[in-house]
Order: sequence, then structure tokens, then C-alpha cells
Amino acid sequence: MTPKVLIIGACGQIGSELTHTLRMQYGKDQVIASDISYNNTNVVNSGPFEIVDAQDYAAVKDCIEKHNINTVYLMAAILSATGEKYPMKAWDLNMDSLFHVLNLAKEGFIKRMFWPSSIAVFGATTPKDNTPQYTIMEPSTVYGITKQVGERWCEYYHNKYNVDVRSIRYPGIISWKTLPGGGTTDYAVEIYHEALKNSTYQCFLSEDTALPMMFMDDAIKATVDIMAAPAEAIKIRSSYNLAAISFTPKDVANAIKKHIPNFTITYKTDYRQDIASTWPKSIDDTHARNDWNWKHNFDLEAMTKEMLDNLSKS
Ligand code: AKB
Repeated sequence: MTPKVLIIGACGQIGSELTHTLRMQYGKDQVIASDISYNNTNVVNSGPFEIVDAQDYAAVKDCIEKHNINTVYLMAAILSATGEKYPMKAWDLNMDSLFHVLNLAKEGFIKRMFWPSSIAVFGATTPKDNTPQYTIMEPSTVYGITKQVGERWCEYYHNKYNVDVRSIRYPGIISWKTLPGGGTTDYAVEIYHEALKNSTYQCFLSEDTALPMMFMDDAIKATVDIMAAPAEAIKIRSSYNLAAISFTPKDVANAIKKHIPNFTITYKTDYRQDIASTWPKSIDDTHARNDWNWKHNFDLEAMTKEMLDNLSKS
């Protein structure tokens, strides 16, 4: 199947870089980017773009039919921190958009779909170190609840209706092109911007809060790889654990200090600390490595260099 792709939520942190990579891979006219506004001009000007509200079933269906789409990447979501401020909005957006695409796949309008889950599916009762694929999952955030419920629905649609849905549980994603918005792991992006601008950063998590993280290039590689894998290789149809690096704010501050010796960090925790405290410190992603050959490339040092080099140029 030659993919004809629709990316929903293409202007966000992951969507924008996914759009770029898929356009390089398949050609720009094969990849339709969509979002609810024209805000991200890099995405809007780099190929076909449509305004599509992920909560509007008819709009999503029309766009799929208009462009003969066979593959959808559903990247629109309200993340953990914003979700706690607007619980019902997060529930409605995250669930409506998923059901729309699952139902369009069930009805045969598309052949394959990608839906991101998150480490937010885990909660305070989950084992924190090397968190297994199959374990206790009692998420305490609205975002985490939508992701856990979404995973169950993805598996259900695969088992009942043969929907070819593929998913990974993203850790915190670090990138220099597009800012993240409304996540608990966002400090790990902000810290690089502030280090270059002001040589200091006030972190909203405590210095020893370890969380699973990943450089954007690895996250995009994982997303592209799982979607390109043969269907029989994808044995988990809820969502795959995915890991690269785990670090604390203190670790990333020390990595930055190697490049910016006068960099300082202070700590003032807020409600996001309560979210981070329920999440794993590190993830066991053996299934992804075995089933579709997942392998990450960037460690903390390599990522820090990439972040500082690229941000200082932009
Ligand atoms: C968030 O912090 O909410 C996200 C995530 C881990 O899914 N980055």
C-alpha cells in the first residue's frame, strides 16, 4: 500500500516534525497536514494543508474522502497539565477524536491509523523502575485516563473489527523546532531555551524527579517504524512501551553546564510535581525492541548537544 496520509494535529510539537519527515519520505502531496488553525506557518507552507477540527466527524471524513486518504496519524490531544485545568475538554477532545478515526477505519474509509498513548497511562500504584508492558495501571490524571481508555478501545477495534491501529506510549519528548504545550515533561524543553537566553531556569519539578524522556528524532523514528512494520509484527494493539533515556532535572542541568558553565537551576514545584510523582522513572520496552526492532539513538549528552547547537542557531 502506498500511504496517502492525513495528519490530524499537524501543527503541534510531534505533528509538525512528523509532517516534515513523512513529506520527505513520501513526497509532499502524499501527506495532508491538518489542524484547527494556520498558526504554524512552517507546516502550513510546506505542502497541502486543511483546517480540520478533530472533534468534527464530518470534517474528518470529508477530508479523508477528498484526498483519498488511507493512513491517519491522530496527533491532536490535550496533554496532562492542561487536562487538569480543563478536565471535560480534555476528555471530549481526546476521546471524540479517537472514536471518529477508529470508526472511519472500521467503516473502511482508511486502512491504517496511528494513535499516540503516553507514560501517563501509569499511576501511583505502578512499579516505577523499568515499568513493564503489562502491569498495574491506575492513572490519576484526566489525560492518563483518556490514554488508558483509548488503549482499551484500540485493542477492542482491532480484535472485533480488524482495524489496523498502531500505538506507542510516548515518554516526554524533547525537541528544538516546535514548543510542546501543556505537558508535565515540558520543563525538559524549556530548560534549554532558558539556558541559552538567561543562563538560568526555575524548574517546576524537584531536582530528583526522574522521568522517561526521548529526543524528537527517536520519537519520529519510532512512529515511522511502527507504521511501516508488517501487520503480523505488531502483536500489541493497545500500545507499546517505548523507552530511550531517563533523567532528573538535576541530570539535565549538569549536562547543560558542560556547555554553559555559568548555567544555574532553581526549583519551585507546582501542581505538575504531583502528576510527575505518579509516573514511572524508567520503562521496559522489550516488546517494541523484539516485535518491530525499535532502537533509540540519542542519550542525554547527544541530545543536549543537538538542542543547544540548533537552538543557538535559530
Ligand atoms: C505530558 O507531559 O503530558 C506528555 C506526555 C508524557 O504524554 N509529554
